[in-house]
Amino acid sequence: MTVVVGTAGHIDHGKTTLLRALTGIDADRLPEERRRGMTIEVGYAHLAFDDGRVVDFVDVPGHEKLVGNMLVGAGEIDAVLLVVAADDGPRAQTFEHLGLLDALGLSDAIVALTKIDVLRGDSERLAAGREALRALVDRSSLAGSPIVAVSGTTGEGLDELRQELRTLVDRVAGRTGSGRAVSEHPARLAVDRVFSVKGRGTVVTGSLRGGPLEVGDSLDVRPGRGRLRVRELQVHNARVERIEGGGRAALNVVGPGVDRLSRGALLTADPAVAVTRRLLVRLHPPFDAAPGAEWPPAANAPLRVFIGTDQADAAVGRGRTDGTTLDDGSHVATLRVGCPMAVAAGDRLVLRRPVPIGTVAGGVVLDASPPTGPSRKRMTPERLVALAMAAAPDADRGAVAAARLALHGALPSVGPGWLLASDVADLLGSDAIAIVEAAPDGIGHAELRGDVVRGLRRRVAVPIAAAEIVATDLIAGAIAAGHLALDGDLVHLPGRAAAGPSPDTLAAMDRLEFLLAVTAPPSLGDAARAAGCPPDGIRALESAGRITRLEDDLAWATSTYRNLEGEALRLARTGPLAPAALRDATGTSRKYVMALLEDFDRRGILRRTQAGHVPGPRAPR
Ligand SMILES: Nc1nc2c(ncn2[C@@H]2O[C@H](COP(=O)(O)OP(=O)(O)OP(=O)(O)O)[C@@H](O)[C@H]2O)c(=O)[nH]1
Ligand SMILES: [Mg+2]
Repeated sequence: MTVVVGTAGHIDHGKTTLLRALTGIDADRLPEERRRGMTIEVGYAHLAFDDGRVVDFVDVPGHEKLVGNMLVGAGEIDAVLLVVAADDGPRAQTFEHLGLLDALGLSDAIVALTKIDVLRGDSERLAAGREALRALVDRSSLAGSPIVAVSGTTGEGLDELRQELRTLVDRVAGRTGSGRAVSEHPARLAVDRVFSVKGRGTVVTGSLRGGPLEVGDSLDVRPGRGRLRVRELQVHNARVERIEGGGRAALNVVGPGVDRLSRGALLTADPAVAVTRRLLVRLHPPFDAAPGAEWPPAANAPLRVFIGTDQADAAVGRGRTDGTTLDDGSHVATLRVGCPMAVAAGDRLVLRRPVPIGTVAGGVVLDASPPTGPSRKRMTPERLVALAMAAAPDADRGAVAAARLALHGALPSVGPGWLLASDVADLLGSDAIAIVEAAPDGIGHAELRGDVVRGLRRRVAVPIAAAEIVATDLIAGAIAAGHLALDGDLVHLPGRAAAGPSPDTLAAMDRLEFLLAVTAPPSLGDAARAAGCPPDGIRALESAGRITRLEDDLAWATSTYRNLEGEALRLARTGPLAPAALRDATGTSRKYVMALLEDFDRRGILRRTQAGHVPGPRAPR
């Protein structure tokens, strides 16, 4: 099992040196880093224990100007190695990094009190340093982490550090079930480096979440629309066919748009990842927030959000429905981001302010695509709190789905179709009944469905095609439950038969029937218009059997249709009937004849053979 551990700590406190002593790998690989003796870019090293436990280290810079790079490294780690120089004690970036780790909610950590060789055995100073560090760390999410005294130069204390790393691997694995942060999810990799390799093309690196991933797999590029294929996989510079997930991975990828890949992109097969400019998040204040500091963060103030290896301008929404504060002081807020970000519920985030620079809040994504349009009205404090509580790590997983449904009112279901929140379903059901009650003659099914669709879309954001499916299901449900009744195409209240058509409609029906009583009738639409016959008049003619409809727009007066049927049968009895013979006998055209023959065939009046139509099994004697 592989666990990703990120370093953190003030500049020059010995992070990179300690990793070199532990792993033999120099994470400072850039010439400029080596020349200046400081980390600039995120670096990598790894330690494989004999027992199969593996630690992949992500080494970050401590420089105050490089906090952005620190967050690229810290965005996808499982655990932390906080490094503090024993001769210097906690300094500005010790506090700042600790604040960021706390914001990200990281809790599995080891604190390395390093450079103890410089103290030259001054045990009092060492004890005091330990004590101060204990007090600091215990105020943060890293509370209770072991503190190990080490030296990256002499190697003192490294055995104890290795032992603590083994324990740390087990702790992370125990928490996530398998050493992977999101093991039950499909593979996802937040890109932290992109480079070209001669002859092989583009290679990206990152910490592989979820999984597994195999050579040949395809991954979506988010944001964006690209889809890439994994041509080659590498772990610790060695080619592999498959990675279970967890740990650092290098992917040689091919496909359209591969040349536009950059840090911050997400490669994923996880449908739960949404590309969004609006997020619903739960924020908590920094662990070292100054007393009286503004909380929750001011609405609309310019901020910057960091998620995974990506970052963007951001602002907290200020609408009445945009947020609410929970009993524990955490705050549910809508976050608008300046450019589309790829996120999923559960992703950790840090909110920073540009001036004076600093961390404003940490948090977690509750909903990557919060309600839009009419559903925004549903964002009541109660529903927001319910979602925040359901998203807590120890809550049951079905609770999140239920809370999201209550918040949105309607959501696509996992299978085909849509789910409705029960309050929406109830309202729509009573709407439908009220609409039918208000129509004493009943109402056409299509018209009722249209009304229900409009009612639904006034209340919650549902695409029209989905709303039509929902409305059809809902009406069918009301009929099945006996709240409504269906008669032909007419919906009415149960126990009350639909009243007959009005006198005007009756007259128009007579006219329409007359217009269709010819062997080659006009289209039904044209005839109905000419007769002034409304749709329910057509339905009434049809259900009374006065007209026979073969296609949407093709119908005969039933008397004429019967005559045509009799003629066809008479001819077929004298020998196999060809379409042309029926056409000539009836004085129509091929269009009518084909529709008629097909209909007779379907009803078993005639039977189609190679030679032509002959009397069918249901032909009258
Ligand atoms: N004596 C002594 N010197 C150390 C020790 N660890 C690091 N140093 C020295 O401290 C300086 C900084 O070490 P780095 O490992 O580069 O520090 P860093 O924390 O990685 O620094 P940034 O990446 O720039 O934040 C170097 O000159 C190291 O040789 C140690 O345990 N003992
Ligand atoms: Mg360094």
